[in-house]
Amino acid sequence: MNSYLEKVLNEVKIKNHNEPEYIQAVEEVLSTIERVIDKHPEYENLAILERMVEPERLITFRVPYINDEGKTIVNRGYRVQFNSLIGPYKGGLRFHPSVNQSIMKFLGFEQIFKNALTGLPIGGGKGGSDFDPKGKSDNEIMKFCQSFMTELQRHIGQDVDVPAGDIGVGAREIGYLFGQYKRIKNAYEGGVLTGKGLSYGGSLARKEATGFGLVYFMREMLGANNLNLNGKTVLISGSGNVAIYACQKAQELGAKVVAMSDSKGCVYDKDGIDLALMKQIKEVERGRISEYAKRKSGVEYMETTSADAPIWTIKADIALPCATQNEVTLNSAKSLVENGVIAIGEGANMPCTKEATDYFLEKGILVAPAKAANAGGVATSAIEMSQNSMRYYLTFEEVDAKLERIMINIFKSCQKASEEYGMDKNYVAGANIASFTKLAEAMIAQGVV
Ligand code: NDP
Ligand code: 2IT
Repeated sequence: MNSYLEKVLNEVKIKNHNEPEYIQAVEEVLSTIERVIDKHPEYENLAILERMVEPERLITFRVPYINDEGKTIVNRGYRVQFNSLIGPYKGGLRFHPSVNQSIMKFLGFEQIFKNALTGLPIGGGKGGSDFDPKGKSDNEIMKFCQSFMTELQRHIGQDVDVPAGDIGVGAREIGYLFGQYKRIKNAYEGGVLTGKGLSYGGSLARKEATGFGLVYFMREMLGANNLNLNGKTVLISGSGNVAIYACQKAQELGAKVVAMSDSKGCVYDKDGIDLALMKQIKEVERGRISEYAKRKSGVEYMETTSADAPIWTIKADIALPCATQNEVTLNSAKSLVENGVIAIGEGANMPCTKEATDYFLEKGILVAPAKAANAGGVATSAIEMSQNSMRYYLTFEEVDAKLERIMINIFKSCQKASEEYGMDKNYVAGANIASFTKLAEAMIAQGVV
């Protein structure tokens, strides 16, 4: 890294010393844009990087609610309004006990670049809470969402900041959040949240978009390298929104998905995942994945007992980590490579540790980076916003066709940037460079703000 990059990274490390995930996300970007910085010495004087790594605004707030036993519970809410250069802040809400400022900031930072890659007018933001929806009644979820929105509503709006789902926030939560927003504002502001239900302003294909988009990107990346998905064996970690629809599209394109997981363990199904059964257990019953092994014969269940998740020890051609950050460790990367993996597609945000990504690239494994590969979700959120503004709905096929086109374009930008800067086939660098150059240009055009 050159001296300007070193200086900024050091400042980030000092100022955010207790935020390891945030530092990791910044380091991942800064370590790939040296050639851009070398070409633009004027960036240093304009403090382009210093402005990029400082959120425009970071809001934290108290979220109290009364649980079913009558006890008052207090959680912490967050919204990081990171960057509004190219559109209103846009990004999901995560409800998970691990949520903290570091995780919010890493997600918000990644979102800036991801959203720029979509080619749509959306800035970067993220939010959430350390609230754990697991084991809570519908009533408790609703009361929590109402309390969360009672504060959040003063900071968002369809031209200001547009939240959506992420881990622990799906259609149910978005419905409760939307209802409370509408009640407080006394206005039907359809585009203030995305991932809404189809009966009140949601977009067809938004639910499927992140997983479908990931597989479209993988198909493009393989195609550009004279490979294809047909007949390939695939591992998909997680069994939530992204994982399930990645599985569906991978199967549709002729791949065989042999394993999926949740935070407790994974199932290895040599005959190929029965997606209808998986959806029944995960989407309808909200159950554990171990249930899948109980209901289908010949399926092996492996419990997760350390940071090296057992799913990555299974032999396969392609790995799609779709659960959470840092779920692919260096050890896991080594197991995958030893077993002959040819490509990694990041459905989750920052699922590979930096060491794992570096190892894959060093071994010549194709890596589809999260910022690019999982951008189909937020891109379709932007399509939902535009439908809300038009007061008109597109068909499933229309939205899916737009999504597919966007993913093809994102792949092409990553490919082009990686070639232009002499880092052929390094799509991690390509994604960072393509988005960074666009953002830097917008920043210069808008002056010092
Ligand atoms: P869901 O809540 O629907 O599913 C999350 C899945 O990941 C579950 O299977 C969950 O298992 C597992 N998981 C969550 N936390 C952990 C953990 N700490 N360790 C191991 N497994 C874990 O979330 P999504 O599918 O929406 O999100 C998955 C990933 O994709 C996240 O990284 C998210 O940021 C990213 N993403 C999501 C988009 C979207 O549109 N939804 C768009 C782009 C990226 P369990 O049930 O046991 O907790
Ligand atoms: O990480 C992500 O891109 C998301 N969780 C989706 C964000 C959105 O606004 O649809």
